Amino acid sequence: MDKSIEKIREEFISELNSASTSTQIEQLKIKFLGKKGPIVALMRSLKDCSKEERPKVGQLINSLKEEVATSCHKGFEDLLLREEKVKLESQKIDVTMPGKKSNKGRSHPIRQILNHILSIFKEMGFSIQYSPNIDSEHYNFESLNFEDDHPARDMQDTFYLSKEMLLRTHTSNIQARLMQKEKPPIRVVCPGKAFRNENISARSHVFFHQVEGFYIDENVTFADLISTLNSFFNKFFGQKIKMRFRSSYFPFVEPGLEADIECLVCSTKGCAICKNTGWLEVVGAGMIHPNVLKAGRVDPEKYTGYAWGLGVERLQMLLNNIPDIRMFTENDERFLSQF
Ligand code: FA5
Repeated sequence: MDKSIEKIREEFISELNSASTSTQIEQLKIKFLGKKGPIVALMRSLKDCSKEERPKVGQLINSLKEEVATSCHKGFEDLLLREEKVKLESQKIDVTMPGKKSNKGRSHPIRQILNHILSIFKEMGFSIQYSPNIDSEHYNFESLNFEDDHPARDMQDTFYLSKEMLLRTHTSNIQARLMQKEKPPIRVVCPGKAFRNENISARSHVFFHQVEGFYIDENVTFADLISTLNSFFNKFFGQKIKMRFRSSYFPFVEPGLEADIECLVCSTKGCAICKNTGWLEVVGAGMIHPNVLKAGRVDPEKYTGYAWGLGVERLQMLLNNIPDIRMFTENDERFLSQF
């Protein structure tokens, strides 16, 4: 009997020494002290011992039982502690390590230039209003004196959504709508997107931004328009820049003009942006046609007004020497992060 007790102890000690996790120790405890384990079996076999031997053997079994329980408890605690330590080690943070650089978000270069443009016009006394990207033929064309089947409608290739609805081809769709809502004097700018089914090139896109502006009051003159555009562009570029005005046709103004700015991208030497002319067209403008005032329920006998629509991408291109309008929509971080 003594020998079997000793054998069980040796077996236990060897298994205890090779246990490397707290779970293994738990399993070891169940194996040796559980109901089907060798120590309970020893207890059961006590009845086979002689009366004299029984107390001594009983004591030996009890002390083995206690030894197994204590060793398991201690081994379990030790391993648990070691496991916890390893886990903590792996989670250790070196507070002296330099931080990782995170990229800050920023506004798109078109948003930045729009803010710049709007802040100048605000300073000049214009308020900001908005008109919808999806609009009716009426506000995009009809109210602007484009007659039905007038060839002028082909000037701006249109994305139609239905027979009546379209993606606005210019921000001029605000004009009659706002006149119907407000009484003169009206002095507003309207920033927004414009969509045209055109060929994409270095200077033109199917999707671009404009800032419309108009001023309606008594005695507004063509000279007011020219001086407003001049002072805006000088403030925008922060220097006196060369502009040239060419007479032009838009059904909604009379007289109409287009203004070009000297090409700052190539310093007027000639490039793809200015089509080798040294000039870039940035704005269409003119005196608001009496028919447009009538469509906006403004009395053309009493009031006059001027209006313009300028191209936002082209101004950003001139200001920062950007050679291709497509760069604004390519989403290339190397380009965007420069602004
Ligand atoms: C117009 O859109 C008129 N609505 C402007 C206007 C308003 C005239 C009020 C008179 C009174 P135009 O098509 O020329 O005009 O466009 C105005 C400006 O938008 C251009 O000078 C140019 O800078 C820009 N632009 C026009 N088409 C494109 C395009 N496809 N891609 C990028 N910019 C463009």
